[in-house]
Amino acid sequence: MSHDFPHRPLDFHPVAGAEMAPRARAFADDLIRRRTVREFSDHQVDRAIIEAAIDAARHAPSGANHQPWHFVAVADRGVKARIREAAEVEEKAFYDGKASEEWLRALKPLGTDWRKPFLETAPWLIVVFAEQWGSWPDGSRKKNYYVPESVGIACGFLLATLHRAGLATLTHTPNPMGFLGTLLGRPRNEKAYMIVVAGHPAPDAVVPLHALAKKPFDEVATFF
Ligand code: IYR
Repeated sequence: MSHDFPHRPLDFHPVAGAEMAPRARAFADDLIRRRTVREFSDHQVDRAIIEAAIDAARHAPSGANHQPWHFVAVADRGVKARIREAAEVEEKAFYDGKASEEWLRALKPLGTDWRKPFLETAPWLIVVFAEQWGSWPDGSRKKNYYVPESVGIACGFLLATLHRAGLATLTHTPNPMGFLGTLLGRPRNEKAYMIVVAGHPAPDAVVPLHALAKKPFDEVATFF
């Protein structure tokens, strides 16, 4: 390692050997219980929870530490209504012909359609933008690296924190979603990546059994 630039000692919190596996298990067990929810209650959620989740997300690892993301947290009813309206226009076109037969068949067991009432019902929409390029202090264009990987990890942190706080979440990607940048006044170098919907589940919320069927461990993992 070359250390031409300043470094400081790592601030690492070690875990006692005997505690490590149980902690990993407990954390995994909690994450395993996260479900994608499409029916939300309009029960309000403190902004502090959303701030904590964004704080976790902005500390995610990223290509060259360029942090190529921006999070727009929307609680405003009017803005949520406009997002729903625009998303449903795109989704209607998607379900009514733009999507391939194969794609629609794959979605059937999830029971999704063009209607997206949760975009208004849920108290918070966190619209995640990926910064395609940044700028250096002199205004010149700064290249970003591994943008989808970085923003994807940040979304994972966001989802994990919201789940840990006791909120239901949904990753929603209207197709296409260029309208989000326009609606939310984001600059041209940012591209909408996904909407993370967060709130309390509706009391009668259900989950499709199809979403619960996970591939067996040995099918998705190989050890040498
Ligand atoms: N964007 C659409 C369709 C959709 C696509 C996939 I892949 C999903 O896993 C779920 C939905 C929608 O939100 O309905």
